[in-house]
Amino acid sequence: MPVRDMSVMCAVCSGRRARPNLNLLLLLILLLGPHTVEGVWPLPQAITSSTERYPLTPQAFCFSYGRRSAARPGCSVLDAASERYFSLIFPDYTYANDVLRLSENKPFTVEISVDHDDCDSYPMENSSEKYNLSVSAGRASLNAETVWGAVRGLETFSQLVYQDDFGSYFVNKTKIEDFPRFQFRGILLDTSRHYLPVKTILKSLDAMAYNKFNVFHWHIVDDPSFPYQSHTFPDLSSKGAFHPMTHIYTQSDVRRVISYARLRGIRVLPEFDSPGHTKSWGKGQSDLLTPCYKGGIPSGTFGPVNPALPSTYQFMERLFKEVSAVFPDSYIHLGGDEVDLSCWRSNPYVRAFMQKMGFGVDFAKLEAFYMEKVVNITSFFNKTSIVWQDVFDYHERRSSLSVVEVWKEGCYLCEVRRVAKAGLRVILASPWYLDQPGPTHNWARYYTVWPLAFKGTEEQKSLVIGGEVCMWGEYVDATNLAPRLWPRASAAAERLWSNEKQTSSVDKAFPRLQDFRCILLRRGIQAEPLYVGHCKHEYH
Ligand code: CP6
Repeated sequence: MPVRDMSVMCAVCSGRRARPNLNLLLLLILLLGPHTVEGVWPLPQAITSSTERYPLTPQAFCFSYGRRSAARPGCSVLDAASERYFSLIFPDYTYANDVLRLSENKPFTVEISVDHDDCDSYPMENSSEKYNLSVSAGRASLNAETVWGAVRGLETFSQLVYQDDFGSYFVNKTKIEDFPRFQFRGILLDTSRHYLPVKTILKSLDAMAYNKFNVFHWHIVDDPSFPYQSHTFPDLSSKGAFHPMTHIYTQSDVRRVISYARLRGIRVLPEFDSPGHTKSWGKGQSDLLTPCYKGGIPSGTFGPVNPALPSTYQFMERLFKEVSAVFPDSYIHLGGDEVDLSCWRSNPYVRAFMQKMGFGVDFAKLEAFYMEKVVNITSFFNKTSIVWQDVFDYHERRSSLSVVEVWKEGCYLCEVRRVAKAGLRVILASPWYLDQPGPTHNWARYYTVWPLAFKGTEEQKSLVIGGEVCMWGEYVDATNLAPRLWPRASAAAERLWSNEKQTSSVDKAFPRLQDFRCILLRRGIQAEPLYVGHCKHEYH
């Protein structure tokens, strides 16, 4: 473990002056003391560890299935996870094929047992991610209800293993009981403002798994480009993508992303944001967007999706039928944010439609009407829809909504409270906008977020199902995605996974996060530095 300068840590993170005496003492304890296993990020719910340590070598190490495990050899998720974690634990070990296999017991065996054989399923909203991990002499046992819990436990185990100064591997005697605080822990990537190569998305999924994030919110299309290649409407990407061949996600790309995510216990939540943010849709689908008027005639520009035409809803039905089949998750994100009303207002046909529907000149009613139609279409395909908070704000019949994502700054907990009071589920994104480069140490801002610090009943608080880091793409592409995400998103990861009381101190988190950032680097994630320091294995 790198030696840390505790005085630096206090000065940076709390803005307080260093306390030299106490810091010196802590430094001494760190230097003389044994390796501490608190280096697991995000912090497990309950962890006890001892100074007793066991040497590990790749030749004498294996994963195996417990005798009473419902999942057996051949279980896709656990076989693949064992192979991944073998290489992550022993990164220098190359000729590994025979040892990699889940095999007969070795001098050190990690025995995995799960209650349910859910190897071929997808992680879902209520999948258990709970696991127990016990490391003792020659043996670790990892028990979980589901394979997804076992995957989380393998990540934890891999973070427990460390090397001494001579390169020998060790793991300490440890007992862990762990489960997530929130069920929904997401990262939004925006592939419309800039195209992200599939390889970049997969690498982000790796890093997400290291952080125990479990939802990839794929903001796949938006105004600038439509990279999703629809088989029902191929013109959407052939005309709406930045490039019809190189800057698209084919059906096979999408399947690859979903399957890669599944093996890591990550759900893929697609967002097809409408009626605003749809300029690119208009290129491949005529009559979908509203023609804007100026001085009584069409101006040649287009606004949001046209809510006044029956053809709009026929199109949405066919599009969401396809999307619902392609993406297996039970959730779908319908957007609904930032609708520019001026174009609707300018269009005489839209105004006539509003009169006919009895909306008068209340455009919020028109927005709500449109969103309700789309929500109904997707619920027909058995999807739970998520919408941005705008929809909750302008909607009168809120009971037709299910999950609301709060993204606006300001008093976001006020909004969380309003949504929960209305009996709807909430996802919190406001405090975790990472797309803007910030001062390097602003990770602490993302850490000191208290999602449940609003006045409400226990039942209302339980409606806050989690949170999400938003990486909007205006200023982000494959060149700067990773350092902008990591390790700042890791701060949100711990807030969403760990016990709040045990993780309320920025000072205590700082050295742990520095260590974790080194783990990310070692694993090939270009995580930016938090402050002065070095890693044993710098980025290569
Ligand atoms: N794109 C879409 C965006 C944003 C939203 N929706 C956004 C708005 C304000 C900020 C950041 C992002 N770029 N489709 C809002 C949910 Cl500060």
